[in-house]
Amino acid sequence: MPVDLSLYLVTDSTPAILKGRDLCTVVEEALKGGVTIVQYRDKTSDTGVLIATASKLHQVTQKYGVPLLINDRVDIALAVGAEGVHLGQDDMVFEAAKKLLPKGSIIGISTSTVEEAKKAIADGADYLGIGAMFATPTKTNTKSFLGPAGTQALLSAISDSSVGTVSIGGINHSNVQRVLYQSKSPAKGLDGVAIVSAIIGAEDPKASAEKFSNLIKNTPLFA
Ligand code: TZP
Ligand code: MG
Repeated sequence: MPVDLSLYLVTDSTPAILKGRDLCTVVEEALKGGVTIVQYRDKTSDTGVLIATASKLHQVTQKYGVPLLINDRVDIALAVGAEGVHLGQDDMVFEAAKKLLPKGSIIGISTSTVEEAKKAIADGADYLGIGAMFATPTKTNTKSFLGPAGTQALLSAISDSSVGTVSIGGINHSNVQRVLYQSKSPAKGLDGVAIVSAIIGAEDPKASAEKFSNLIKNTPLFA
């Protein structure tokens, strides 16, 4: 079954973004608004909390028929039966994750260069997280910002591959159509956008997701 990457929600549990609200409730609102895939990203909680939260999130995402991926941690994905993982360049190598996870699991890889993208494709990644698009307070240790032009160059270098692609970093309602439109190379475009604060930190996560969903559907040449 092909994965719908068009509105990819990445979670954040930091107080600045979650503002004391319950993460599962916020994610459920976002799902009601049209999020198509969810990644549980939590860099600070201990393993017990990660398992408990991932398990609750999985109950919610299953209700909406949407895949749940776990950031960084193959063990947590296995423990809760999540649909896959998202791995960065410093996480478990693709081959090991592939071996451990059940057949059919989704594996996404963070990439910011053509070299990283080509390696992930050769490994067999299901999709690439391409970034960072723009600077963002949500992740401050980012090495480079691709912008739409850099993203277009990367996409053009991998246009012979059918791998899925999502852009991440500083994407909001005001720039999402530009991101999708201007990143498109003649032979390959983005399959979606990954959003953290503009949905999780929104006063009304459902309305925010709905707005993204409509903007994405109405982006010229986005198919
Ligand atoms: N990777 C690159 S930028 C980023 C991640 C996880 C954070 C994006 O957050 P936001 O709030 O959507 O800008
Ligand atoms: Mg990681």
